[in-house]
Amino acid sequence: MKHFILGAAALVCATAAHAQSWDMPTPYGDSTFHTQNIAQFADDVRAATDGALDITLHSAGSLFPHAEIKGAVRNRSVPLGEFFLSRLSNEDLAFGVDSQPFVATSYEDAARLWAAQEPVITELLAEQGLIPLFSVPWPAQGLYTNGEIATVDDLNGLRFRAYNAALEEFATLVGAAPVQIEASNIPQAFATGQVEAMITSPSTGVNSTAWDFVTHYTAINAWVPKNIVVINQRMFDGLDADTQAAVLAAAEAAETRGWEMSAAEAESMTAALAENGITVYEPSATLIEGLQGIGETMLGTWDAAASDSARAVLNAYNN
Ligand code: PCA
Repeated sequence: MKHFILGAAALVCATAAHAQSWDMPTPYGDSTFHTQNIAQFADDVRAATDGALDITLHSAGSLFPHAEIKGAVRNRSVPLGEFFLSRLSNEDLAFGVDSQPFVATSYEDAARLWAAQEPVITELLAEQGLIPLFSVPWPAQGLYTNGEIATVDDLNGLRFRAYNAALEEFATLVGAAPVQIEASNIPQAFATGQVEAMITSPSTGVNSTAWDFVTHYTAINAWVPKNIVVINQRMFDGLDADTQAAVLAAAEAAETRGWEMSAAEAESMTAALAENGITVYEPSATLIEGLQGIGETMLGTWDAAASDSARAVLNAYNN
């Protein structure tokens, strides 16, 4: 009897030791569709593994600040995490193609660009022991200001919120003053006068209640940037085959679902901006021409600094 009890206890321990709890950081808040999509991903993994792999999401940069998430996955502080893909453009410009103005401006373009980018960045991330699980775009990026913007000259001198190096370059080129602010800090940055204009999606505009601090929005649809979820290769390899398959299946479903959520939000969140009192206007031809000129300048700078990997992405996309 004693043996039996000990045996049963050992079995319980073995099962408990087998079940794994994983922490997953993301920079974005709970109302963000990306975060909701990842919560569903975690639920799917939990269900498919009967609770053997339990992923806990830590939103709004609560576990690691945005800039540290990739490194935390790399050094196995956490097994997996989400971040804004083009933030890695300082490592290789291949990561930043989706944030170059007027390269890919629709979901169709963005899907072709991701098809061109995925194999290249998969190789680059493998060198760091990281595997991409899925990538989902934000709705096309629009312009938030106080008052209507008729030409790029109207942006001159504005304190401009930026979220990556490309947007910082953009702001500088239009004569604005870029300030790096995380998405979850946008309301505070406007409230304190740190910034007075921004380019971001209708989703982030709504999530940060943009009507509290700007009056006008125009869908310049200049680029369709993506988030990416990466997993540490050694942590993935440490899972049994069934659990690995469950993670990959949930990731594939999350990518498909995330692109659909994004497209739905492009419309519903633009409508929500208007419903909350923001004046949503069509960009003038002059404004778009001016912005395209900035885009060309930026692409020239990009091209001069591009690695072979970065060029391979753009060539595959253009051909
Ligand atoms: N929202 C995020 C990234 C792009 C977007 O639409 C942000 O503004 O930080």
